[in-house]
Amino acid sequence: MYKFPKDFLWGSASAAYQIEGAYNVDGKGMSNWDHFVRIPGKTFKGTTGDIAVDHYHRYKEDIALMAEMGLKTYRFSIAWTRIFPTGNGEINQKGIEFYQNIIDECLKYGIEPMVTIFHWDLPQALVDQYNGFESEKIVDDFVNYAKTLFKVFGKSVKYWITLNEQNIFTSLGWLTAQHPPGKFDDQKMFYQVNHHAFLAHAKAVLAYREMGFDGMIGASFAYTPSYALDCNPINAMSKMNYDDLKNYWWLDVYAYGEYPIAAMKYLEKKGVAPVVSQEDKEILKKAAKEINFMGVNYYQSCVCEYNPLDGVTPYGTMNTTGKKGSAQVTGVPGLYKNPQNQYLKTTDWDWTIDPLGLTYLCREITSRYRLPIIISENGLGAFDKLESENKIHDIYRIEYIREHLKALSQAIDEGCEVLAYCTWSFTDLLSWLNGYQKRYGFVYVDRNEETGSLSRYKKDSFYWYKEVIETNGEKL
Ligand code: BGP
Repeated sequence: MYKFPKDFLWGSASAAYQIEGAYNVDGKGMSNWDHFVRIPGKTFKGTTGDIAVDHYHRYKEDIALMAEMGLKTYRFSIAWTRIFPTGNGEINQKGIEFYQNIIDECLKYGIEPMVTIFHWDLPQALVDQYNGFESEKIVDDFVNYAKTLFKVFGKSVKYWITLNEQNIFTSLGWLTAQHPPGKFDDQKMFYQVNHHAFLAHAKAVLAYREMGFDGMIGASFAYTPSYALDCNPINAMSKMNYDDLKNYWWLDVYAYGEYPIAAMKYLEKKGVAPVVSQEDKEILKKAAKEINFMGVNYYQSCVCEYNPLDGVTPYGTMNTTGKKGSAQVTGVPGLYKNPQNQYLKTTDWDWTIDPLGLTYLCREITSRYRLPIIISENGLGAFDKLESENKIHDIYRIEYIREHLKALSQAIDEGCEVLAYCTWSFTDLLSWLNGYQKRYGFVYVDRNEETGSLSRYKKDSFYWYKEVIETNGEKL
C-alpha cells in the first residue's frame, strides 16, 4: 500500500556531542559546548556530554545493532575538535582513526555513512581567537576542516551534510541565549553570523567539487512549515512574512544563492541586514548550483497570525522541562506571531505533532526548488520507561513515525523525490537543552546514575522499524 523507491535509504541520525562522550580523550580539543555546559545554569540540571552515551567506546556495539535492524544509512557528525583540537593546524591522527573506524564498521554491514561536517560543536580555540562564526575568518578554517575530511574520507563517504540546522544554532546562540555563545537579541550579529555560515557552507561545497568528487552534498535545515491562521488576508500576509524570515532566508540561499527580497528590505530598514559583497553573492550562487539535495529536519509546523506592533516579542520561553503547556507564544511585532494550532496535539515539550506537515514541506521544496530531499531528522522526544525484563513499550513513538512515514509516502506519490529518511535518533542520547530525560532512540540507554551501566536495550520501536525496512515501507 505504501510505496518507497527501491533504493530508499532508511536511516537514523546522531551528532557527535550528543552521543560520543570521551570529551577529553585521545587528543580531542575543547569545543564551545564543552565550555558552555560548564557555565552554571546553562543546561538542564547541569547535564553535560562528557560521557553522553559513550558511543566513542561502544560504537561497535551500536553499529552492530544498526546492522541487526537493517539500517541502510547512518547519519553521524564529526567532532571538529577530534580532527583539529584547536580548529586548525596539525591533524590529530587519533581523531581520523576514530571516524575511519566508524565508517569502516558501517561499510562492513552495508550501511551507507552520511556525514555531517558541523553539528554545532565548534573548537573553543576559534571562539577565543576570533569569536567563531562572528568573524569571516571562520570561513577559511571551516573549509580547511571540510577539505581535510573530503581528502581522508571522500572515497568511502558519498553523502555529506555541511551544516546542521544553521537556523537553529544561530537563533539559539545569538537571539535567545540558550546555546553558545549565549547572546541575547543580537540581531545585527545574528544575520552576519548567518552570512559567514552560508559562505562556509558554499565554499566547502565548491571545494568538494574542485577536488573532483561527484558524491551528494547539501545542508540540513530545521524546517518548520507554516499555515495561516485563517483566510483573513492579514494573516495570510503574516505567513508570507514568517516564511521569508524564518524559512526562505536559509532555503533560498542554499538552493538559489540569493536572499529573499522582501526580508532583506525589512532587515535593511531595521539596520540589521548582513554585509554582503558582490564576490559573496557570486560564491553563493555558484555553490547553489552544486548542491544535490535539501536536507530537512522536521519536528513540527506552526501557525501564523498577524502580530500588532506592540504585540508579542520573538523570545518566549521554550519548554525545556517536559511539563506540557509551559511554552510561550513567540512572534515578531508588526509581522507575525505563532499561536498554538488548535487542530493538533503536542508532545510533552509542546511541539506540535503534524505528519501532514511533512507532505506539505516536501511539496513546497519540490515546487519551489526542484531538489531531491533527504529527511535528515524526524522523531519523537518522550519520557520512556524501562519495564520488567528490560522492555520499553514505546507505542507512541511507533505511532508518530508511522504517521510521518505515511505522509512521506504521500509526498513521494505526489511526485517528490525523497532519497532518505533518518529518524532522530538510533540510541537515546543527550538532548541539548533537556538533558537525558527526553529520549528519541530505538535503543534505550540506561543512564542509571548508580550503576552507570549505559547498557543498551531495544525498544518496541526497534523491532517495528526493522520490519518497516525489511518490507521497504510497504508494511507501516
Ligand atoms: C535538532 C538537532 C538535534 C536534536 C533534535 C532534537 O534540532 O539537530 O541535534 O537535538 O533537534 O531536539 P531536542 O533534543 O531539543 O528535543
